[in-house]
Amino acid sequence: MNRVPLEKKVLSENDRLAAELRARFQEHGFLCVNIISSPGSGKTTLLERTLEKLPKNDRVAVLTGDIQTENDANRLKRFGFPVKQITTGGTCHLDARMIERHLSDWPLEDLDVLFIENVGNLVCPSSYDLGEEAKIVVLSVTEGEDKPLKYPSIFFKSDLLVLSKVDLLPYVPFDIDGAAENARKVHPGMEIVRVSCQTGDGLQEWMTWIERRRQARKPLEPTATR
Ligand SMILES: Nc1nc2c(ncn2[C@@H]2O[C@H](COP(=O)(O)OP(=O)(O)OP(=O)(O)O)[C@@H](O)[C@H]2O)c(=O)[nH]1
Ligand SMILES: [Mg+2]
Repeated sequence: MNRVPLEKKVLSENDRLAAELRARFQEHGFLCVNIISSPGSGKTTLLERTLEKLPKNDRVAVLTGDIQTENDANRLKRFGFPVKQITTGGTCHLDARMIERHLSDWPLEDLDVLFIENVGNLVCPSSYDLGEEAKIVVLSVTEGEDKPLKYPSIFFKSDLLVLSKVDLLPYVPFDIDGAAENARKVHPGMEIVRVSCQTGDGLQEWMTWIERRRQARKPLEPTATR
């Protein structure tokens, strides 16, 4: 049995769709980020803290993926921004087709930032391009500092590592400097922020990172003619 060609075909179809999405996101000049982590590392909590800090009229939306339940969308809708749940029904990652389908009735010209929260999984989502500008990997301090070495693909492909739940550091044997060092072994120079959604530590640095990428994304103003 040879399974390789089929897998290749599925991935290349996904790449084709993701490229179309990326072109549309670029055309509208908005930032799309794809947030990936193991189940329970704090993706939705990070988004809750983020939405809570943004001005109510900010041009921000969220797609959140899970195998089952609308729980995360319900948590995020409380902040008044457009939010949709993608329920995969068993698939362990989001793919470009799911993103395209769930964006079909959203006016993309009204957006500056689209957050995509992927299905909790540190492996499969790293293989599926969603047309995002950046992947962001979240690793909580209860998961072990060796994870970047064990699951290198997602750490290699992500622009930012969010080390989450740092308020728990006094209670867990987690070497946070070792975790950062391991991430940078896999991805030299990787940007890292250390965040607690419980105490608020590091949230400003996270918001600044998003804002910097959002500003970099804006279409250039037409040069004034003299
Ligand atoms: N102590 C502490 N707990 C946190 C922090 N962030 C999240 N949690 C808790 O971690 C648990 C999981 O958080 P979620 O935000 O649901 O995690 P998730 O990554 O969205 O989970 P999935 O969507 O199921 O993959 C919840 O009980 C949160 O309250 C934090 O900074 N500190
Ligand atoms: Mg979640």
